[in-house]
Amino acid sequence: MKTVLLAPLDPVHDNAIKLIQRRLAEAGYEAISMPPGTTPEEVVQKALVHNADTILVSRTLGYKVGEILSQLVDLAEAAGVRDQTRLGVGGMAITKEIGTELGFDGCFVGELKMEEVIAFIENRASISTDGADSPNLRKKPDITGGYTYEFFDPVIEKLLDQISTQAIDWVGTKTTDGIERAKIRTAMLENEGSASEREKLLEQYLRYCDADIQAFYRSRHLPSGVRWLEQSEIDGVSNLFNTSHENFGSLRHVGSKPLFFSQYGTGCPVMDVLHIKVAEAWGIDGVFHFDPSWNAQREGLLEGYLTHEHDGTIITLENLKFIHHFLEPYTLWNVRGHRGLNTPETQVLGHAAGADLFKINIPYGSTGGGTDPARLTVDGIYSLMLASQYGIPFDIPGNDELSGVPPYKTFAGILIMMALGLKLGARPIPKPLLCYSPYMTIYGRMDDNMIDMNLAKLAVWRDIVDTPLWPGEPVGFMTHTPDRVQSALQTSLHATLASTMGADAVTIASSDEAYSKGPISVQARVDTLRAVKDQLRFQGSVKATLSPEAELIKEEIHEKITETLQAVAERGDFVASIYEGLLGSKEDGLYPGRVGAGTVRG
Ligand code: B12
Repeated sequence: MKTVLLAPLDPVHDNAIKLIQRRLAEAGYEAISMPPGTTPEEVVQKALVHNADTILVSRTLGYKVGEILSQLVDLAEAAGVRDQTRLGVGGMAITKEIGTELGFDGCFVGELKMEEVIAFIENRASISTDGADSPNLRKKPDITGGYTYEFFDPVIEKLLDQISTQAIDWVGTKTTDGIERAKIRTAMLENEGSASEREKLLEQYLRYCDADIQAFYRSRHLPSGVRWLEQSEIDGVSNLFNTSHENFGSLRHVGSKPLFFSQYGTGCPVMDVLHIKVAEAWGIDGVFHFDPSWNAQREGLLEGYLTHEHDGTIITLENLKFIHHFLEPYTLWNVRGHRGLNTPETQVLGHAAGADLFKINIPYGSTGGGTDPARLTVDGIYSLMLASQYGIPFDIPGNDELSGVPPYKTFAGILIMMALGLKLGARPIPKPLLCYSPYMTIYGRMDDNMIDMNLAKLAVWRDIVDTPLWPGEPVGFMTHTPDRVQSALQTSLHATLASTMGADAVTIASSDEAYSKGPISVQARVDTLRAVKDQLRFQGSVKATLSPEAELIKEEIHEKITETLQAVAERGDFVASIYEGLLGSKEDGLYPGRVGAGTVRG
């Protein structure tokens, strides 16, 4: 058994030493500790008496640090202790520089990592022993794993069956330019090696594209605000991440859920990689690719390494593969393209680049400035078939609430998407939004607190269906202000509320969520990750229970979901239901999308 001598070289601060002593004793070491106020001479004498294999000292107070520690090193050397004893130092006053300069064998800064201390005592390289959550052992999680999608509410189940059957029948053999492009793009990917085949396929592809996309392919004319990435920019980021790095930790304090996601889409793939790596280093589990809004409103996608001066990073196979290359092996990657004219092709490219998740919500994507409902229903159902074929789960964001729709209508739409996906063999993930939406503010539904409504919005799902739950996108929407402390706090409160309800994943904002005077800064990403981490530490495995008020809200939402689905089923036409506002009306603040109107064929 190895003997470790522990001493605070500090007049009073000895808590760390006591903590380390307990942990070492538990790990089977003979750990002898000395009281505060111990001098370097006393440490060396004791080490000689006990024949210590290791001496660990701690210093908290910031004065005379170098003086006291160098005394210890000198005395240990003079007494011949260093021949058989390793010297380690840690504590709030210690920096790597001080420890190394003074000649310590080990220097521990920041939070205590016992696996590093033990590796030091055993004279070997540090091995992380965190178990399942240990980054180097971390596997890519499966959010849908273990869920059966069994419906507990037979009335809702029957209505969904009726509605989804009608929608799939209505789509039948209808097609769109978006679907044709997806098919051609698939063929292009399959024939990547052949230049002549590509030429032929590209000609076909361009027949289904808008004029400016054609101009790009024919004369390399770039849309405004877009430029090619320089080779030096591409190489620069590769060089930055060539070397290995320390394992990244997770945000969780206990358990393996929820997973935390954040979005990126700075416009520039190089900058995206930097944002992602920082978010990963601070504990994120997954990221979303956000594309520019104009991308969604044009028929056709571009090609190559392209950067864009505004928000949203252009979807091209090259951009996607470039970003994917830098992700940690366990990081989940969602390539979203759920609102636009390129929805099916985005799934094709996302899959080719290694996406783990898609995002498809027809009622949301075809309202609030989105795509025409008929067009997105045809494209969306085709995309669900692709998700099923590729075995990639899709999530269903409930962000129509941000336009003023009450949660029950949004949830009815999400449930229809779930039914459509399940019928086509895909694995859906509903995303009820925890937010302070216009409906809540206008009708005073959250005037007293923000807990009851949000808990009810999560709990209602547990009464309806056995499904993963992923609040987003991001949580806390419309509670944020440009004040970064306030913003990070609201995000962490919402994220951990979701965690107390057993959510499988949570999408969080940066603390720049409500700041629109410039790009999202990387520091703002760290703000929320840091805040969430501490809130999770605060709460541990405590679970939330619903108050009587929350129970009432939950019942109300449940009833109204049923009523909404009944209305859609009675209408007998899913697309008409969206046009006519059954899943969110003009009075609610929701208008059918117009992009791509009249483009469905067959
Ligand atoms: C508790 C405490 C006290 C207690 C100490 C009780 C005790 N038995 O230890 C009491 C109340 C007595 C105290 C007194 C004083 N304190 Co005091 N105290 C703290 C406090 C609140 C927490 C320190 C602590 O115990 N942390 C818990 C331990 C477990 O964590 P840790 O020390 O950070 O160590 C971690 C790592 O550094 C690492 N680690 C530490 N050592 C080692 C060693 C090895 C080998 C390894 C591997 C790892 C490792 O592991 C730990 C776990 O992660 C801090 C402020 C703070 N929030 O941190 C101030 C603080 C340390 N105190 C401070 C001061 C100034 C004092 C006083 C001088 C105040 C005064 N003017 O009277 C007096 C001391 C008087 C004196 N006689 O000299 C200052 C120091 C500032 C500085 N730059 O020097 C601090 C930072 C507060 C502040 N901001 O002003 N204090």
